[in-house]
Amino acid sequence: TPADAWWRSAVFYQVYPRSFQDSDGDGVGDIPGILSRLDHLQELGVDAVWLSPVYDSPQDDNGYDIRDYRAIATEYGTLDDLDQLIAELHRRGMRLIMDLVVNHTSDEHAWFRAALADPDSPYRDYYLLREGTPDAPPNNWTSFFSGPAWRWFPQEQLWAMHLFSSRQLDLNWEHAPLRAEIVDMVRWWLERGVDGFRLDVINYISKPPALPDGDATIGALMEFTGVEHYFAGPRLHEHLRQLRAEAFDPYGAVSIGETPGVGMQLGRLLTGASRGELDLVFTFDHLDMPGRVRFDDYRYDLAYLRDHVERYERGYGSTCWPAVFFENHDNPRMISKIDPRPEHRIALGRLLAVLTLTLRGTPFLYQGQELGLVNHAFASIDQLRDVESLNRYALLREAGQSDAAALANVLAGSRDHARVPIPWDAGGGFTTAQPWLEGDAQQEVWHAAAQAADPASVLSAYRALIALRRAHPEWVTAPIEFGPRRRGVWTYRRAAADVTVEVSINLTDRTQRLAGEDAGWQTVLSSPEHRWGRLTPYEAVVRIRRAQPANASAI
Ligand code: ISL
Repeated sequence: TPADAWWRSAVFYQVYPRSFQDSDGDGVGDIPGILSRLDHLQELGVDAVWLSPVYDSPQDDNGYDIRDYRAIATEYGTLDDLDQLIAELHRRGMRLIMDLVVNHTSDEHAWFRAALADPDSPYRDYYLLREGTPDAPPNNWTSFFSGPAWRWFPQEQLWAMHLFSSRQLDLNWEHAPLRAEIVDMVRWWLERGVDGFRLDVINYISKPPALPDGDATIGALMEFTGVEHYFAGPRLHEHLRQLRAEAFDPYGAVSIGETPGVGMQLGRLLTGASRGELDLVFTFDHLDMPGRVRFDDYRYDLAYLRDHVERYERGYGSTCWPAVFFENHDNPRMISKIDPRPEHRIALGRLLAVLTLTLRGTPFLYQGQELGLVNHAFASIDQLRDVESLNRYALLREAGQSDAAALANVLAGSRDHARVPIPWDAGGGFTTAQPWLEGDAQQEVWHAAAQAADPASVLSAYRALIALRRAHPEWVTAPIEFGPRRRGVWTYRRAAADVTVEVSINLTDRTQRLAGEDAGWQTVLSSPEHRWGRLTPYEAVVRIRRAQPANASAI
């Protein structure tokens, strides 16, 4: 992993295709729609797009259930459309990474159908299938989408493992021919010109062959039973090295692991330059406060984020390079977690822009984050579409909770908040039909067209910060130095030979005093009512100083 690899200083932008832009009036986003919005990405200044799955799929989990790895879902377009997307992004100087979902396939994948159809099929070994009786699943593992991690197939008298929905069956990575198929498939996409992959729940692929029961105490702590056996399974590192050596490295492809439950130490093993495994990992510890889970209704304290980041920076070490992100298609909007009061929305949107684009690491923006989108006030369960939300609601109702209580719980963490289509202009602009998922209209006043014309908007803040990275690329890979600790205020600097970037953030909803010299600094970003010496609620100020040696003086 060279220190000057392109992906270290690149800004990535995640497109969730279902919700980005519809081009043919069916209420569902598609690839031609993405092609029609590339100006937005180029004006924003992003270097690479991560495209969530567009493969052929029955869409039980919005494409994370793949039926055919080498075909495009008809509602999203054709292989030609995808080739055109690759070509058009490359023409504009941007790269494309795709989503690689290889922990599981759809129950409609040809491999799974063949495995069920014939006891002697070689595909039986592709999945985690066990003979048995309907009353006794092979172990006590639970699914992330509610209930046991096993589905019973009565005709075949077989259990099949599914860590996610019952229509997403786990693949058997112990089986060498399965691994060879995955390598072939990855190379097929790289041959088409894709620049790399985000690897879905990649740390879950290796399971101990005996599939032992999970520990009940750990299960209760982690909310899910069995996780300790597969979140870093016995052959994980070996499988990753094979993928890298046989598929990614020959093409110079970037590999970004989605690795839930992976902390700092394991993250170092997965991304250490000499280990030959992954380039970057997404870890999730910073998205919820300790002792909290996504479905808890609470206010996220930015002081926790500061402590977490400073601890990570001390421990992760300068040889590992973090992925910096606050949102994706699996989490509620971050602004809403911190402070849902509308009067703080723009300040928090800008604050998250500053953190995402100035902390040390590779930034990943999720669509709509650049508009400061917030959670939706869904009025009833009928408005939700996500399999996780719907299963959770059903389970809570079965357990005796009222409709209101179950809905409130689901809405605190629902993935649908981040999946509502993008408001492009005053008329919506996403589709001419009924969108596949509808949020509340309140968000539409924040549409992209209005923000593009407003220098004080969240969108303008993202554009200015990305421009600052492009204008002075040296600081982007420079170390980070934290200022002295002060309650409610976070300061840090990124010092390169020719330029120093200084960030001051108000972590609270109260005005804070701010000390430090003014001379020699140029303010790149602040709130419109900014005055040096104080920070307004949630204000984030970015200043630069040019052509001065990076000295050790405290902030
Ligand atoms: O592991 C978890 C326990 O909380 C989940 O949050 C998990 O991290 C997440 O659901 C994994 O996400 C990825 O794989 C899923 C898919 O539904 C998500 O959209 C995807 O990002 C299964 O493919």
